[in-house]
Amino acid sequence: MSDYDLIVRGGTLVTASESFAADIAVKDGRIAALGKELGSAGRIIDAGGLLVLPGGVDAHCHVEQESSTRIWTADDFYSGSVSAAFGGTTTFLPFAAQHRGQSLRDVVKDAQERCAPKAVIDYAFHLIISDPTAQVLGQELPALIQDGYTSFKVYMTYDQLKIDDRQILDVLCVARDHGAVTMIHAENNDVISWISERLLERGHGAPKYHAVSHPRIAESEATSRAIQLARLVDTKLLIVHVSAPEAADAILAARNAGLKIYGETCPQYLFLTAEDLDRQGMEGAKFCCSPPPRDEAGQAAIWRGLKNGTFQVFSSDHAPYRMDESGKLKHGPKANFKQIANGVPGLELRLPLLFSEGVGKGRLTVNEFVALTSANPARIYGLHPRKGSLAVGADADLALWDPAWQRRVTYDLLHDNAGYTPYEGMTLTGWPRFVISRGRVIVEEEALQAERGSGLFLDRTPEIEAAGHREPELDPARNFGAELL
Ligand code: DUC
Ligand code: ZN
Ligand code: ZN
Repeated sequence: MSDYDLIVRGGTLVTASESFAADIAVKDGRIAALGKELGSAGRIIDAGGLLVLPGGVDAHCHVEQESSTRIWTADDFYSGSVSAAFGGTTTFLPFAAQHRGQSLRDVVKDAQERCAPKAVIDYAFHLIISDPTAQVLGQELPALIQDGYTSFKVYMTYDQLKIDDRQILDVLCVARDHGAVTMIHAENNDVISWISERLLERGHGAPKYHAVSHPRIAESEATSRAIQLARLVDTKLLIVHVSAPEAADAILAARNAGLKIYGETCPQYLFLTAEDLDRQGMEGAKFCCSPPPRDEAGQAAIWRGLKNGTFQVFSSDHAPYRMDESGKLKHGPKANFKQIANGVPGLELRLPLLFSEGVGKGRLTVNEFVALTSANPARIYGLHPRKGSLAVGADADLALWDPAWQRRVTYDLLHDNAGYTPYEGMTLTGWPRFVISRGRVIVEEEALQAERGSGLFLDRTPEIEAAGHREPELDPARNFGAELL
């Protein structure tokens, strides 16, 4: 009889704060011991030369989701989770998305029923709230938060999703009072629709005009407004998929002022630019996402934000649509930029891209890499220390990472169903050799070992915030008595 189920021997363990040589012993799906000479095990994996990372946590991905314009993502919970696993991600948080008129309870039930038989990695759901009725705010949302759905996204843009500032304040107050986290898509809808109309009137319908219609100003204005709304009611807010340098500046300033503001960015804002939307014919449609990729100076600002504390979370915002009538080109091969489904795939390459170009090129330490891709999202969304950590007692979710493995990205290498990758042709150094979820080896020798439906739903506990400690007289948003709201 062995002491443990599995020992990972001889690797370098990397957490968000340190790196050290140790073996990891796993029993019943959890990390049971760290150290040397740990004993016997049913299986021993030689991790010599490898980094032993906590499995990635992708806190923003659209999987088996119907968009507000009624287009389904190309990935279901099986292909999406398999693709995530091959990239070293062992936990993901897709969305249970409310369309107007729907009950949140029904939305959650539907997402659960779809995901449970398919996911090969562990999961939790963020809600998307597009219809904050009195029933939703007063009954459904508080009850769902109690049931472990402790995070939700709201939109300031998209005609069928956007809520106004009053509604945002309502949602923020529910989050604050019941211990949830609000995420916000911050772009000014009127600015976008005003520019779009003028462009289309003048015959500018090509994909590249998607970027023109979503200027940095639309993002930075909405980001600053969202921050002020959260400040008014003294609660947490996470700004998702930040692309504009001015929006990043606003987040950093808010954080430096002691506000509970968090920032997220994604690979598309480090590796793509608006020029990609101007590729031949409809090729540019592959790169249409919102906010859009910016320019090289913008990329540099986002890299800085990953280093200087602007961003705590690096997610994929995986939103896969195929280049056909099922997805990007629902309105035909000559669709205008307003009609092209928004989103790019990225679940599988999130970690390899950031490792190769961030850690490999000296822009980030390997510990910062773990913080951004695993530990911080686990903390912010109530999954830590079970996920995102290598502590004894944590789930044994590991990516055994070969920092020297160099591969050229081609879509054939990947496991999602988007039909293309925006990162085609890049050479990346650093990929996972083994991926382990709760002690089960789910990827090994470039092959999947996991069974459909073997991922687990992760229950989360609401976290009531401590009141802010800023002095009211220093904060004009609070000196009239935010505690009354
Ligand atoms: N923008 C979003 O807000 N969600 C999905 C994809 C995108 O581009
Ligand atoms: Zn969004
Ligand atoms: Zn998104």
